[in-house]
Amino acid sequence: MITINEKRVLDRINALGKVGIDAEGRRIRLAADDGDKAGRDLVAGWMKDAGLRVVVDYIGNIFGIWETAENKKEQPVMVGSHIDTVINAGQFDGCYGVLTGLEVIQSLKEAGCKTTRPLVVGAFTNEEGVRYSPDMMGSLVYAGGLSAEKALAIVGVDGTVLGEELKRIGYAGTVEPGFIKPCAFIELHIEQGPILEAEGYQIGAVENLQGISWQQITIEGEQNHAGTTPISYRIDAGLAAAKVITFMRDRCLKSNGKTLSTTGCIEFKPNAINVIPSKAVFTVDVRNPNEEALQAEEKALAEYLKELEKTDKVKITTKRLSRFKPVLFDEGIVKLVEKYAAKNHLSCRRITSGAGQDAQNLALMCPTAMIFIPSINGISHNPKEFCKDTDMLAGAKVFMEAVSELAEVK
Ligand code: HGY
Ligand code: MN
Ligand code: MN
Repeated sequence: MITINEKRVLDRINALGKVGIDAEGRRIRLAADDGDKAGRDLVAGWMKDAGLRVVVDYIGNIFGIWETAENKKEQPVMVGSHIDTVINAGQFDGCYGVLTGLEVIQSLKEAGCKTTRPLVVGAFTNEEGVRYSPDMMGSLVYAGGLSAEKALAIVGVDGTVLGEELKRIGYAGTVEPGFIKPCAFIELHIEQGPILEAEGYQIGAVENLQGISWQQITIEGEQNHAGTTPISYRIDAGLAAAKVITFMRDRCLKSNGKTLSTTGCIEFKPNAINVIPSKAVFTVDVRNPNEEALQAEEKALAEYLKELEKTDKVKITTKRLSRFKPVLFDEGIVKLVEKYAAKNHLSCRRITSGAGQDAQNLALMCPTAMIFIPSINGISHNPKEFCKDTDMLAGAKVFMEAVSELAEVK
């Protein structure tokens, strides 16, 4: 079995981790911002150094393609993930999968291997969805779940338009998303949760992924004086927002750990210490591995908002930002992951992805699955996100063998 250049891939992960650091020392590479451009330029450069054909599609997804005259007519095997980040992010989320995917292809190519199928590594645009909703956008467009035209017109939280930003950073691509129809997709990723480490497993064979519901809620009350307005006179948008957040926490606590709800963004107007807020605008991210249960959570929230309009005399509107059903991955590829974990004497368990992933959209196109490695202390979306080199290299071994089998390395 061909081995990867371990130093090269670890150095590249660390090098990319140094890109997009802001004045406060936070790692931020939001979709199509300057940090993302710098990361894209670095990764596209490495793809070119590896001798891959680099293609960018209309939504800015970047592909490094290794095909030969003999195999170019065959459907390729695709690997990949994302290199955009959240705010004040870790350096492994997404990047580990893109760079190890590139490394596997580059190592096979350098070893002079022949493959029945071409190999492609993708870096998908806007997986995180922090600047532009929905999340997993590039792969959703790629898989046909959202038109490129609609996606490019999406206005971000900062008022910019995605298509214009992609043009500005030089990644308004030239080919139709979906231009390559892979026969299989496999994504290597960090777990981002505590399970593998806590239970002492080295590999996660990801068999499914939970459903995700994102919405923005706007509550309008009445601006008034903090010191002169008796409680009974108040129409307090801030209080109503707090009630929604605690309502959703109660739903989580009653769900036996299945439902997760997060309010990551909140803004009060006029946002002054001695003024009762007239407006609260906030997000609710609800997840559950079961579609019916997720719909029940959404229904319960909608009913609660109606009730709150009556009890608190506020006006409430909601805006759908993103919605993904739970996804089951391909049993055959999951078994491949388990096979090669066992062959490399690595402990492995099946696991659900709590995070949204590009793989969930590629699963709309072809047999797809994922490989997880442990996240130390289960921390992610945080600069403390950490993976051990030994774990990253173990994941890369399983990945190399699974990809080689799928691409039918001769
Ligand atoms: O939100 C998520 O689960 C992913 O990080 N985009
Ligand atoms: Mn990710
Ligand atoms: Mn993420």
